[in-house]
Parts: sequence; structure tokens; C-alpha cells
Amino acid sequence: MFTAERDQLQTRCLDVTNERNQRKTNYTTVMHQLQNQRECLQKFCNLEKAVQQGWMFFETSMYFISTGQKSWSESRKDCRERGADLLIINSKEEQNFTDILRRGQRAWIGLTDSETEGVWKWVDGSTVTTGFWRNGEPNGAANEDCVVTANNWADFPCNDWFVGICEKRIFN
Ligand SMILES: [Ca+2]
Ligand SMILES: [Ca+2]
Ligand SMILES: [Ca+2]
Repeated sequence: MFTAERDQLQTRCLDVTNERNQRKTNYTTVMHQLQNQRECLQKFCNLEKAVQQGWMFFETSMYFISTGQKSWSESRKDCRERGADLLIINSKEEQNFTDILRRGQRAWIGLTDSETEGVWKWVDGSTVTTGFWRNGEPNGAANEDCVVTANNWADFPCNDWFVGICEKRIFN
């Protein structure tokens, strides 16, 4: 009789523990869901704010064209202060999109051979795989180390003044 009662108590105790663990698990799950929702909302709010500030979206990035003309490095600094960097053109589609974005202006992109003459590198350190050079460009040798886009690319002196296109990846 006594043993039976003890067994019953033990079983009850196990049940309570299981229930409590289950509740804990549920609680953790709900907390995670809430956290994800909050992060999602935060992301959405950030995107909405970006649109208001004039950023435009294309595929997995957002883009901003500066209003003033600056040197290449000043344009880059401007982009970085916006949490972005100068544009890296990865495809013909992206090239076409930025042609719309620049509205006829020549614009700096994140491509330079200032480190090693003739070795064109993007601002993320990668080398050019798909190039859209204008016929005869690049032609500036050591005098022209920075690239502007105007339908296609040309090297220019980095201290010339142009507007710049910033790109920020939305998904990494
Ligand atoms: Ca890009
Ligand atoms: Ca050069
Ligand atoms: Ca040139």
C-alpha cells in the first residue's frame, strides 16, 4: 500500500516536472518568435526609412545616388557614412538598373586601379569578372585610376568631381 502511494507520488512529480519543462519550452519558443517578429519589424522599418531617404531597390541591394559632385574617395566616404559603399556592378542587369538611376549623369562606381596600375579592383577587394568598358577605355594609365559609369565605363582621374552611386546589400 505504502509502495503504491509512493509510486503514485513519484509519477505525479514526474508529470509536474514534464509540464513545467513543456511550459518552459513553450515560453522559450514564444520568446524566440517574438524576437524574430521584432527583428523583422525593425528591418521593415529600416527599409521604409531608407525609401523615404531616397534609396532605391533592385534585387538584393539598395542604391543611393549622391546629390553633390565629389572626388572618388570623398564619394566613397559619403557612401560609407550611409552604411554602404560605392557601387559594385555584378551583372548586366545591375549595370542597366544603375543607368536608370544616374539619370544621364556620369557617376563614380567602386572600381579603382590605384593599388596596382592596370589591376582593377572593386571596393570589396574582388577583381573585375564582368566588365563594361567603353571602347578604348581604360586609357588613362597612372593618371586615371578611378571609374565612372555612363552607359559603360571609363577611367578618370580620382580627383575629378562626379556624383557617386552607393550600394548596400540587404541580404548577406
Ligand atoms: Ca552589386
Ligand atoms: Ca590607372
Ligand atoms: Ca579614361
